[in-house]
Amino acid sequence: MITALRFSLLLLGVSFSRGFLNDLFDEEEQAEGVVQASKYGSLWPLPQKVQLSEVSFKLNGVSFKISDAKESTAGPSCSLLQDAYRRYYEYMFGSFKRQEGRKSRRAGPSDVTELQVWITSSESDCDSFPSVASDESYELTVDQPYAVLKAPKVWGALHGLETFSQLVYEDENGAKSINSTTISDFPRFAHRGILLDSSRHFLPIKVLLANLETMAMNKFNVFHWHIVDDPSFPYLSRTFPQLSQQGAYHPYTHVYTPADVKMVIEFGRLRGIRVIPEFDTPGHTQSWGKGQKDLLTPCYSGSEPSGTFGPVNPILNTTYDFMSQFFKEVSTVFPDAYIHLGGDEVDFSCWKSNPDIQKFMKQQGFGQDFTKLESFYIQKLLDIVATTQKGYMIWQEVFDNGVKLKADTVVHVWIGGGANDELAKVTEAGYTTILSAPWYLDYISYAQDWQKYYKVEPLNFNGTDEQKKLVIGGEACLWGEYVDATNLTPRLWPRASAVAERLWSAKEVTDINDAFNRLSVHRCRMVERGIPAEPLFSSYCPREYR
Ligand code: CP6
Repeated sequence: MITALRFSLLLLGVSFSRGFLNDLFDEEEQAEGVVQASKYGSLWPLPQKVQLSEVSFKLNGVSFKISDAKESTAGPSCSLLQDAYRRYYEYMFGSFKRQEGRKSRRAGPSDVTELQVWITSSESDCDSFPSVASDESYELTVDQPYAVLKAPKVWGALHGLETFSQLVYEDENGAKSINSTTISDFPRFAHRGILLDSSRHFLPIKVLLANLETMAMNKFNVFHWHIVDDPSFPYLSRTFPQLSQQGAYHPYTHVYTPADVKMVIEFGRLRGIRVIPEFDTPGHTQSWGKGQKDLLTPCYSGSEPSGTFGPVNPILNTTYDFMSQFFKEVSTVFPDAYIHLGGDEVDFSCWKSNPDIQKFMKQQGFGQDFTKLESFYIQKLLDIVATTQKGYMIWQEVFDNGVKLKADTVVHVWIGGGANDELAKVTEAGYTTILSAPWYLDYISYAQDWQKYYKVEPLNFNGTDEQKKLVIGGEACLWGEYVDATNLTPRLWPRASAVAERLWSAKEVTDINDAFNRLSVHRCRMVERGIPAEPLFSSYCPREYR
C-alpha cells in the first residue's frame, strides 16, 4: 500500500514538499536507492532557471490546445511546429482515439486550456537545418487560463514543448495536472551528441528513428552517425554503388538508401537534431576495399603481397580522385555544415611492410615516422573536403600528429587517459573541441554507472576562460560491437540521459540524489512513451513497458 502511495506521490511530484514525504515514510522506505519526490518533479535535464509553485491547475485533454500565439512569426504553415504540437499532445493525453470514449468535461475555472507558442524572432528557422549556432533558448510560463512558451526560434520551442510535457502529472484521481511554473532555459553547451555505429551491426531505420525521438526527450541535438567502418559499408553511394554492393553485410537488406538517409535527416531536423555523418579514413576502412579496387594498401609478407590490406593507400593519385568524388556526394547528401572525417587508430604495420610505401617515405623525407605519412594523407583529404564548403570534425590523433587544420575544425577527444591535458592542448592551440573520453557507453559494468557519467565536469582542465569557451560540448558513444536492434535502446537509455543533463544544465547541478529521483521518473516517462529504457535500480513504473 505504501509503495503504491509513494508512486502516486511521485507523479504528483512538485506539489508536495520533502517534509511531507519524510513524515509519511518509515526508516525502511528512506533506505538508499528508494525513489523520492524531487522538488523539481521529473524535469530532465534540469532547466537553467525553474520557479515552481504549489498552485496546481487541471488540464482537460478534450479541450486542451497547443496553438500558435497571435504574435508568433511561425504559424500554421510551419509544419515542424504543427508536427511537434501533435507529438506532444499525444505524449500528454494519448491519441485522439483513446480520448473518444471519455466523457468530455467543460473547462473549469482552474484549468489551463491552452499552451500558446510564440516564436519571437523575425526569422523562425522553421524551414532551416539546426546548426551549432542555433538559438535553443525558451521561456515557459504556466498560468491560468493560458500557458505561454516564448522562444526566438523553433529550436527553443521544441525544447520548451518537451519541458511542458514533463511538468504534466496525474493527481490522485488520475486527472492531468500542472503547477504554476516559470522556466527560463538554454543549454550550457551547444554540441550535445550521441554516436551510434551502424557498421559493426546494421541498425534498422526504425531503431535510428526511435533513438532520435529519445534524444529529443533528453534535449540532445547531434546524431553522430558512425555509418561505415571495417566490418561493413551500409551507406548506398549513388556515385560508387559497388561500395555497399560489395561492402555491406547484404546489398539490399543491410543498406541505407538515399531515401532512408533523407528520412533520418528530416526526422532529426523536425526535432532540432543535426545529423553529422562520419566517414572514417584512412584506418577502419576494410569494408571500403571490397568495392573499390586499389583503394587500400596491399600488405606484404617479406617480398610478396600477403593478400591482406591495410589503411587507405596514401601514395596513389587515384585515392585522392576517389575521395574527391566521394566527399562531393556526401557533402550534398548531408546538409549539416560539418562532416566527421575520423582519422583515428591508424595501424602502421601494413604501410611498413609495403616496399612502394617505403620508397615514397624515403622520397618525401619522412624517415620511419609513419605519423608523417598519415598526416600527408589527412592534409590532402582535408583540403579536398574544404572545397565542398563543409567544416570538419576529426578524432584527436589528427591534431596530435600536428596536421594543419582549418580554424573552425572540431577536435574530438576520445582517449581515456589524459583527456583533460588533451582538452588543454587543443584549446590552447585555438581549436574548438568536444569531449567523449568519459562517455563510452559501450563499456558496461554492474551497478549504476550513469553516476560516473553524471559526475564528469567537462571544464575541469587547466586553461583560461577563453580556452574553456572552445569546449562546445560532448558526445556519448555507443560503439556497435556488442549492440544491434535487440539491445541498443535499453543499453543507451537512460545511461545517456546522465550525459544529457551534464551538457544541458548549469555547472552547479550536481546533486546525485536529486538526479536519481528525477531520472527514475524520467526513465519511467520514456518507458511510458514506448522506449524500452533500462531501470536505474530496484523500482517500478506506474505504467510498465509492454
Ligand atoms: N571504432 C572506431 C572504434 C573505436 C574508435 N574508432 C573505439 C576505440 C576504442 C574504444 C572504443 C571504440 N570501435 N572507428 C575510436 C574512436 Cl575503447
